[in-house]
Amino acid sequence: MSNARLIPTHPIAGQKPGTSGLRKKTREFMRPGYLENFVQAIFNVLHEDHPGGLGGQTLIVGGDGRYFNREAVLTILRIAAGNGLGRMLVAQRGILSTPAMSIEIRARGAAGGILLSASHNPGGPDADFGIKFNTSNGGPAPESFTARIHAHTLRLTEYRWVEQSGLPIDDLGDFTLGAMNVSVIDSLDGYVAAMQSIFDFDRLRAHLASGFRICFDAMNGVTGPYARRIFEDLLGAAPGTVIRSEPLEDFGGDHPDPNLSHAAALVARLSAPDAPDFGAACDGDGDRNLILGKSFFVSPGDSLAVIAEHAAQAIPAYRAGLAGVARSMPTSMAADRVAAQLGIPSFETPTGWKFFSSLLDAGRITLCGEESFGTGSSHAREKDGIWAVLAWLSILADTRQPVSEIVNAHWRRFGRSYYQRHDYEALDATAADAMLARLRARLDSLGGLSFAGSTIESAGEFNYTDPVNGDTSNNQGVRIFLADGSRAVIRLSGTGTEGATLRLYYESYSKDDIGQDCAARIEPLAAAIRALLELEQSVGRVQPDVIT
Ligand code: G16
Repeated sequence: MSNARLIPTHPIAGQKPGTSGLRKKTREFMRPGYLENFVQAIFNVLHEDHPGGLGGQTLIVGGDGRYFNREAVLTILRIAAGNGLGRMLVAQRGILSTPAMSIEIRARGAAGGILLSASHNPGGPDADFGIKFNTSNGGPAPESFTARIHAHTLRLTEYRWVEQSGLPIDDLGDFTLGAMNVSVIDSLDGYVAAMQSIFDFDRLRAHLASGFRICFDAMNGVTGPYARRIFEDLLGAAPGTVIRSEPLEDFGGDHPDPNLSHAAALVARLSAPDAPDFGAACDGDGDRNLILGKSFFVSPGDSLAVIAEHAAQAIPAYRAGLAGVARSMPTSMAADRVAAQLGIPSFETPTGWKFFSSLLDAGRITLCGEESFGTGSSHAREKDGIWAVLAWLSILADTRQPVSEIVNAHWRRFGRSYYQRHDYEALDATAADAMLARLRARLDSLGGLSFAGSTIESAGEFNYTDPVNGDTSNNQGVRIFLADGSRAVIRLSGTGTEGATLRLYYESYSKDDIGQDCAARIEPLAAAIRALLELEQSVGRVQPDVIT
């Protein structure tokens, strides 16, 4: 660790990673020592795991390009050098999508990666920032690892630093920082090659050449350059197919969250008289996706189920069939029905992509997805927005049906899970906690209660035991099951940066009655849950901030 300086610091409270790493207001991260402490805590865990030193190890660093990304990358490089890391691969200009990070870690055999993103949350000095560590399988560090990072943040006394100015991270090539070798790598090449190995690009190109029109909204996030390369350069879509394609530090002042609220302009374009055949969007860091047909929204649970239904037929990489599918607990149960039909196992995990990793690593599943607009496969250990868009494009090329017909055919075959998530943001955290505590105290007495035109069959906490490694994660959300087959899930978000975010998830299944208005079908259940929670009295809200 030649020329490393030891910079005194003191523990900073509140550096406990949530659903996906540490997410806070950007200004908090900009406080002296805040980022440095967290990064040093990551390295302390790595030192514990590599007692012989980090000289033989390679890590990757990059982020979604939001405000403070560049400064954070430069800080991480200096602390990595201070900690005696052998080699750091840094994405050009410090920008790398979340799925690309996962793919690069796996492809290059790196010991892990440090990823800078607050995902779909807005960017800017007064918005959000985040950091997480991904392990050598390419996936977000498991809770056992992040708990150790947190423990170190509580007892840090110093961080290690190599001072060196003018680090050339904009140009491909190599340099040294202290004794550490740094390689600046292309952000797109590895990812694009991975997509070409999964999908039949010739077939997709032919489909687009036949007059099939698409529009991809990069929401001024990290995917713009990836999408231009893939959809316009390689697949031959018309120039301008990718909109909002310039990655911006503040995402143009918008919320880079691909859902019906925040991608409203794309939704409007798909409803216009001259609408393209297919619309899609990705979030700030490129792991979430939104799928649209002409005047038609594909809910994420249906998207996973439809991809599972068609993958073996439409996508070369899955031609041999799927090992299994997994979904997070609040995600609609549509994929389970496809798995049953295919004769493959399905799994229900807590919210958080990290819970899919052990199943993917063990080869127990091939596809997985979440209601929070995440879908992915065994090619990575993060959800992958552009992968999901290419999966849909493959199904569209294979079936030659419109998006709406593909989904309607799915419903006719399997029935329909009417599904909505209602979010209540920036609630008073104490009031929200108290409301959930009151609910938990009543859970045992809810069975048999008349509820939303039905009866509560059971109510309880979702506790999870990982079927591969036996790790347990308890209290992952309250589930209420009704006798008519519908259910509600109640949990607090682990990714919010302000107060508490309450998520209420509603699902109502019908085998034959597939043509109802989703909101109307869900409302009686939603009203009953609001009443059960005494939502208005407890947190002063009735209307959700976002419905997805
Ligand atoms: C992260 C996780 C997802 C999770 C989502 C929402 O996604 O990777 O698994 O579903 O947060 O979590 P919560 O409901 O706790 O806010 P992202 O896209 O934000 O990294």
